[in-house]
Amino acid sequence: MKIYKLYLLALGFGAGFLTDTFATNPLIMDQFTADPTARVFEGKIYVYPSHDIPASPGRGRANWFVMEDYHVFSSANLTDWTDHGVILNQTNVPWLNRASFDMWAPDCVFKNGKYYFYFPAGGKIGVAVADKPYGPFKPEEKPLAGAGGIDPGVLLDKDGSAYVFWARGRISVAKLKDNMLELDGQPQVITNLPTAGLIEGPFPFARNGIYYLTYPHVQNKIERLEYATSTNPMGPYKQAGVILDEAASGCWTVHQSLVEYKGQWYLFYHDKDLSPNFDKNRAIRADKLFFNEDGTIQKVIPTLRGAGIVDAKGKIQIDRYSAISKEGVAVSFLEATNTFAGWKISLNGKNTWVQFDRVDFGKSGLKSVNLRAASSTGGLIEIHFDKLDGPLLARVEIGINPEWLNINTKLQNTPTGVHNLFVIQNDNNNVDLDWIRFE
Ligand code: FUB
Repeated sequence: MKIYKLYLLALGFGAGFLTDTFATNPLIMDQFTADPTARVFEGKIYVYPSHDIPASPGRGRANWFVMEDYHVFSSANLTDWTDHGVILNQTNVPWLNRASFDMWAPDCVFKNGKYYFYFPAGGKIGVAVADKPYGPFKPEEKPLAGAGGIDPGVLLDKDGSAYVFWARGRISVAKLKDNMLELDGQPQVITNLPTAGLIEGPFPFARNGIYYLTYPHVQNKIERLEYATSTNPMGPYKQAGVILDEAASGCWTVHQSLVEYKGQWYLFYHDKDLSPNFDKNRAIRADKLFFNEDGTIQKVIPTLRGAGIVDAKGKIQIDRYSAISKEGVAVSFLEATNTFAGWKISLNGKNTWVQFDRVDFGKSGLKSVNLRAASSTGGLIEIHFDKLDGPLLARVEIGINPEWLNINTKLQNTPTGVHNLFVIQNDNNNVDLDWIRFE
């Protein structure tokens, strides 16, 4: 899986970089990202994550989170993401008199014609204001008086009132004044939440008259996502369940936002896909999320495949699979020292297979398939659609080519619309695949 950056337009701030198809998880493949807050602005999804960087001499603390700025990313389809660049750096915050490298989980909301970006730094919470969701954001001269801690999350209620939540050991909430820059009254600690185990990252939202407060909590050894509900923005809240279990990867933190876009709810969260050995360099992900009739949230099963639809004409990163055969399939990094280069998938032996869902062939007219493959044995690959034994798209002869090679083969079928793909190793050989693409 390779990354390509295309500089779109030299239109100045906000034009951004379009990154290559990230319908899959993780969403951003050219930098570490964490703590994603997703919002719908101007008909698109905007994601405001925090930005992990590796520590270096004079830049942050070794073996800890190091975060000096924020980027914002947008997408109209959850597949193509635009990086709008840095929207705020710690050096631009007037009240932050030291390089604290702790620009942790932020949030952004739209009210009164302005975008209000809330961010933690140096134990305080700041606000920066913009006319557009991608900035330029101007930080206020002073931090939010009366609030202090990390991970601000803002709830905009249907009557226009706003509430800011944050974490410092426990989760607190305060009403915001209409100017969004001052607290309107004393903060209150949210009661009835777990009292043992780290709790942080409040993300509040409302749906069908229910107020939801979601938060990461260490019930066992690492964080999982839990939630509580209320009939009032400031509580009392009642614990309601788990949204996401502890990460199989062992990533110590998780951090979330839930957003509805074009009739579908999504959970945005992070894991450590791009840094398996150091969980302070994280990578954001998104998966579909569903509610039950009674408003409870169904547990999300994290996927590599992610939520977006993939264009058949783009590079289909099948190592971000939907399913694989029980045996004989392995996923590994393409380059040991550069995880940003992505992954390959290895099919080892007869009838090993990988399934990749939701590939859009459009009106088709596609005539061939291009496989980026490497094999020291050679091998025969079959590509079917809809089912493992569904219609044959192509039978691809992979020669003995230990180095990566693009192999083009004529299609035997021309599907239209969206289909699931099945890529099957048809003989007793071993083949590595980087991506496939229809032409
Ligand atoms: O990203 C730094 C901190 O890790 C966040 O503020 C927490 O929510 C956790 O994700």
